[in-house]
Parts: sequence; C-alpha cells; structure tokens
Amino acid sequence: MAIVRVSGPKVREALERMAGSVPEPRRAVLRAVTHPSTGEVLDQALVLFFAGPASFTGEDVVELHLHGGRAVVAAVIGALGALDGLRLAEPGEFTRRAFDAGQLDLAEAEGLADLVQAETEMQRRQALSQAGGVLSRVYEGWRARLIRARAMIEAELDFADEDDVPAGVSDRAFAEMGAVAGEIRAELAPGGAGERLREGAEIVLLGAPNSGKSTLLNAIAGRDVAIVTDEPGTTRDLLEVRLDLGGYPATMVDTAGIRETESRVEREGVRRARARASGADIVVLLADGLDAASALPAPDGAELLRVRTKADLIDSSAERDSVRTRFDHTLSALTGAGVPEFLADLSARVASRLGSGEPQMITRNRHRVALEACAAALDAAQASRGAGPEIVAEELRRASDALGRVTGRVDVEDVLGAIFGEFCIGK
Ligand SMILES: Nc1nc2c(ncn2[C@@H]2O[C@H](COP(=O)(O)OP(=O)(O)OP(=O)(O)O)[C@@H](O)[C@H]2O)c(=O)[nH]1
Ligand SMILES: [Mg+2]
Repeated sequence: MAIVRVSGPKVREALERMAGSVPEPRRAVLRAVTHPSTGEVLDQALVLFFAGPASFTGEDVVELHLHGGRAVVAAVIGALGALDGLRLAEPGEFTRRAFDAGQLDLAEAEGLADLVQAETEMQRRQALSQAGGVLSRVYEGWRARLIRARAMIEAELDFADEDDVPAGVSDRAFAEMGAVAGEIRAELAPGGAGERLREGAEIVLLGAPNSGKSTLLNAIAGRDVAIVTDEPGTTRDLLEVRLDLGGYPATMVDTAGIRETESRVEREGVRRARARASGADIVVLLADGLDAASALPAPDGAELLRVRTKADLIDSSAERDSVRTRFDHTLSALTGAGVPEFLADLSARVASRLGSGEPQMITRNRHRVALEACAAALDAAQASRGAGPEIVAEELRRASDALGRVTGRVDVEDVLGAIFGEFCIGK
C-alpha cells in the first residue's frame, strides 16, 4: 500500500472532485479515486478524512490508502497537482505545520524525526519518549520554576511598599534558582549518553596484517563486506558496518593491518586506521599469536579489548592457557567459536556507554547549548544578588528563555500572569 496525505484548506474541495464527497471524519471509506478533469478512475482507495483542528497538522487532512504501485501513486499525485492550490509538500512540512498550529513543540518534533530514523530498540524508546513530550515537560517544568522565581524577584521590585509581598520571598526565589541549576548540571554531567544514543558507538578493529580483522567483520555482519585473503595488507580503506548490539546502535570499522611498509597506499591505510582508532569508543586489538600480541599498538583514550583470533588453530592446552591470561576473548571467525561471547561483551560495554535506561534530557547539541546557557545565566543571577533585583531578574529571563528555545515556547507575557497568579496583587 501507499498512503498519500494531503493537508490544508483545499482538502475538502479535492475530496469532492476526486472521491465524490467529503467522508465522515475518522471513518475509513472505500472510494473510487478519479482524475478531477477527465473523470478517469485512478484507483480504488481507502479514504480517511480528519477535520481540522483535530488532525496531525491542525488543518483538514486526508489520507488516500492506495495500491502501492508506482504508476498508481504517480497518477494520483499528478491528479492532485492538477488541482488549483495544491502542491507537493516540502521535507518535514507536515510536522512544521503541526508545530505552527501548536500541535507539538520543537523538542517533540525532534523526537518524531528521531523516531522515523530509529534503527535500534533503545533509539526507538528514546525517540518515542521525546516525541511524547517527556523531555519537553522537564524543560517546561524548569522554565516555569524560573519564571516563578523571577516573578518573586520582580514583585519585590515593583511592589515592595505593598503589604501583599511576604517577607523572605527573595530567599525562596534564590533557593529555587539553586535547585534548578543543580538539576540542570546533573543532566549536563554524564557526558552525552542521549546524543551518543542517536549516533551510536564506534568500535574499531585494529591489529597486524593477517590477524583476521576482515574475517571477523564479515562473520559479524553476516555478509562479505571486506575482501579476505592470506596476503598481508589486503585491507587499505576503512570499512564500516552498522550493528545493533542488544538494542544499541554501533558502527564497527575494519582497518588496514598496522605495519611499516613501502607501499604508499598501504601507508595511508595505516595512518587512517590509527586516526580512526584514536576517536573510537572501543578499540578491539586482534592478534593471531602471542608474539603478534606484544607488537599491538596501544591507542590512547578508547576502551580496549584484546582478542586472540584463529582459535581453531590453537592445538596445545599450554598455549590455550597462556592465551587466556593475555586476552579478553579467544575466538575463531571461521568456526564461530567465541564470537557470541565477544558480541555479548561488546553489547554490555556499548550499553554502559550509551544508556542508563532513564530518558535522557539532552539528545541533541542544541539542548546542551541551551542548558549550558541557562546554567551560566543562573550563576550570573546568583552572583548579582548584591547588585540589585533588576539585574537578577534580567539574568533569570535569559535563563528561562534559553530553556524556552528548546521547546520553542519563549513568551514574554508569562511573567505577568505568574506575578498576579502567585501573589493575588491585582485586587
Ligand atoms: N583458521 C583460521 N583462519 C582465519 C581465521 N580468521 C582469518 N583467517 C585467515 O587469515 C587470513 C587473513 O585474514 P583477514 O581477515 O584477511 O586478515 P586481516 O586482519 O583483515 O588482514 P589485513 O587486511 O591484511 O590487515 C585469511 O587467510 C583468513 O582466511 C580463523 O578464525 N581461523
Ligand atoms: Mg583486512
């Protein structure tokens, strides 16, 4: 099936001209969809009409559930385009209209975009929670508290000679600022698990030529991604495979075997391998023997896993014992022995880097920037306590505006409502 969706003021007219009449809202009906000028039947379709404002975009919306052939879809889109005032939607335009109509806020729209792109179970959960407003509610909660704190500060400023403003109001306002700043810093601290979950972890396979990197990558990917030969120096380019490790996304990168070489191509491959490893979350060092293991390059920063490959070639139990003490895993990409245990270990390590199980309050850099700006403004507000309430109020406005930018709801009128709502001054 293919669903063609139309939104806007011309939906009713389009339905009358192409499907006979406007069906009852939210009731699927079977209709012949016809060309508006020739009357030719283009398809038999299920037609679903949503009357605005109770629709995704807030406008009248119709969905035509067509038979999915390209020609059917092309004919129906062509016929719709022939109507005056209808055109193809731009990318994201339905969500944009939903945002303009106040159906969802910016953070929810971002969550929706992530949901559409979610590759793994954990990405799906994070995106669904953000699309459902979990992140927005936290930001709006902080913002509401800061607006209230500012209302208290401004109440002191504007109405200091009236009796209605209780004493100690400014203490309460400063305590609230401190509490919000603490919660925001706690979200900023853990190091970007929410952002990382959107992108995934990076795992780089590193080792001497012929250590079995490409064979392992192919075994894990379940297809022939990389060329494998017994010639040392087979792989030169970086080869990437996207993986789903226990619900967490990861990219596994195969690299050129590390060695000194005269070949310019291979030397460039080795340079790229080292560079990629230095930015990785996890570097897997592969070796097919104890000698090779001692020659392994030690990359800086990343978490390190030592893997002995070609376990099927180990024939003495003495060797097996010495391998066990020097490597985290022993496996054979050829027979598959040890590979599931290796993957389980990788999954656990990736999970501890990318996930806490809690909904994350920073899933994009935009959120981080906003929270940092908010925290800085709160620091400035605290530091300005002696300088006068005007300055404190201004810093608080900057702090709450920074949060409002995340949800797209910055509104200067709120503070008035908050003053009168809190203190009943307008008697
Ligand atoms: N017996 C056995 N042979 C293996 C195993 N894994 C890889 N090999 C063999 O080892 C040789 C090198 O394997 P590759 O996967 O190409 O090694 P590589 O680390 O990618 O090598 P470069 O790309 O040159 O750096 C090939 O002949 C593979 O068939 C294994 O688990 N058991
Ligand atoms: Mg290779």
